[in-house]
Amino acid sequence: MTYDLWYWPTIQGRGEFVRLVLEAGGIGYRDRARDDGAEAMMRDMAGRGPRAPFAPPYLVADDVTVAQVADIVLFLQDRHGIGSQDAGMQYWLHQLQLTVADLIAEVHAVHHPVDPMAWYREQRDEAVRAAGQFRRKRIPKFLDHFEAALGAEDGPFVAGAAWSGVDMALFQIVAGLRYMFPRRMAALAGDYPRLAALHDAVAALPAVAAYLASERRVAFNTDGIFRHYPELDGDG
Ligand SMILES: N[C@@H](CCC(=O)N[C@@H](CS)C(=O)NCC(=O)O)C(=O)O
Repeated sequence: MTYDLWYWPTIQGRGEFVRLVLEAGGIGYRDRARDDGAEAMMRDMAGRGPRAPFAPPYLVADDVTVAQVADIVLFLQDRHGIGSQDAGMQYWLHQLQLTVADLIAEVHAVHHPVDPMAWYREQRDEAVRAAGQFRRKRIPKFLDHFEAALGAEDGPFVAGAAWSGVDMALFQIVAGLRYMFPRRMAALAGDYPRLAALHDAVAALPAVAAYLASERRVAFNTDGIFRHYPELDGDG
C-alpha cells in the first residue's frame, strides 16, 4: 500500500524524521501537502473528527491514522520489520526516539523561547539568551547521551548492523545542529566520533543517498525547526 504523509510542505521540520524512515525503507508514500498544499492538510485534519491529530506530521494508512513522530516511527518499524525484533531493544529504541522528541522541542524553543506562535524577531533578545545555555549545556548533554548509546553495540547503528528510526533521527539531528550552530558544532566535532560516523553511515545508505540528492529533500531554512541565525551561534 501507499501511505499518505501529511506535513507542512515547505520545510523539513518534524516531517523529516518520518520521511527519512519511509525513504530509507523504500516504503511507498505520497507527500500530500506538497502535492495538494497546506490548506488541504488543514481541511483533512479538521475532517478527522474526535480522533484528529493534534498537529502534523501524521501518517494515514488504509486502516489507521497515526500522529506524533515517535508513534509514527514505531508504527512503521512494526509494520515493516525495521530495526530490531528483540523486545528490549525495541523499547530502548523507542525511549531514544522520545528523547529525540524532547531535544527537538528544545531546539524549537531556542528561537521561540517566549511564544511559539509569535515571530522570531519579536523574541530575539530572549532567543539570544536561550541559545547561550542551549549551546553550552543542552547540546553536550543530549549528544553525550546519544554518543554513549551508540557505544553499546558494534555499530554503525544504535541496534548494531540494522538501522532503525532513531538512526535516521540522529542523522537529522547532527545535520540540523551543524546547520543551526556551525561554530558550536565545529568546536564540539572531536567529542562525538560515533555520532559523526553514524551520520555518514546513514547518508551512505543507497536509498538515503538517493533521497538526499533528490528534489524531495528540501534544504534547511529559517522557517524550519533547525534555523541558522548567526546571532544565536558561538564557539562556546
Ligand atoms: N510532539 C509532536 C509535535 C508536533 C508539532 O509540534 N508539529 C508542529 C510542526 S513541526 C505543528 O504544526 N504544531 C502546530 C501547533 O502546535 O499548534 C510530534 O513529535 O509530532
